Amino acid sequence: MSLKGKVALVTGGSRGIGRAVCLELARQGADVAVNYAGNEAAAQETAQACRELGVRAVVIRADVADAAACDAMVAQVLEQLGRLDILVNNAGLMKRVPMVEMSHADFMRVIDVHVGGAFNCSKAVLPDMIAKREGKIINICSMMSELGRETVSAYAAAKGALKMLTKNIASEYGEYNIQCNGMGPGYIATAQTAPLREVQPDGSRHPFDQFITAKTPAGRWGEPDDIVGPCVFLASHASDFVNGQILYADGGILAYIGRQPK
Ligand code: GCO
Repeated sequence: MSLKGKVALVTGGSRGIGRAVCLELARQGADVAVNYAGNEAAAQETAQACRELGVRAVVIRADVADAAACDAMVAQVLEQLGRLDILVNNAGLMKRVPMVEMSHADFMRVIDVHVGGAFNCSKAVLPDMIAKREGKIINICSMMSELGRETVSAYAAAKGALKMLTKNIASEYGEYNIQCNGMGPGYIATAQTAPLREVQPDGSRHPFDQFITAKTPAGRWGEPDDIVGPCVFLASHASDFVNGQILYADGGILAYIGRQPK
């Protein structure tokens, strides 16, 4: 499971799940390129934390929906860190809006960052991985790759598409010893889900917080560190014969129909 000598690019690496993945890949020995779109200070903090773990780390600004920017980012990683072995397509955004109130532009922006970004970054790294006959692409999928719910039509469509892009990259490039897999977090306590966990004015827990906790056999929300182990597995040679799979770290929620109300 060691990643010593490897170089990883993590999109959306400045916070939340992306930051946790950067730090764990660094703990396992990988040099890390931290991509960010807007928050340079947070990206620099992530890179510095990686350096303190004894690896090289750089930050690179790019909107992953911009293909040219992704090409330039990958070229910069190859130039600054000498190689690129692991791509983690994590960048994304959430717009919780009832579908009938959502603009086409907002819907497509969510699709373009999650799916277009993974397409752009994967397309940028594949030629070098093909030439090396080796590479790892990990797409951060979601519960919403499998299930829908109200107000997340764009995000669910994006994460569903990302699951199928994962399977297609695996299908098209597996013969070059390139493995493309997805990692599907359950409900994780991050800034992205903070609105779903806000304490109510009367001091009670958010209804969605109570719902998810009851629907998760583990009986809790996940933490970003709960999902990094599966990412290390998918980034390492331990998973060289695993391809096109979505590995869920969800506390069991996808397996569980839920208990009857007490
Ligand atoms: C939501 C949440 C989910 C989680 C995650 C679950 O609004 O339902 O934000 O989408 O973020 O994707 O895997």
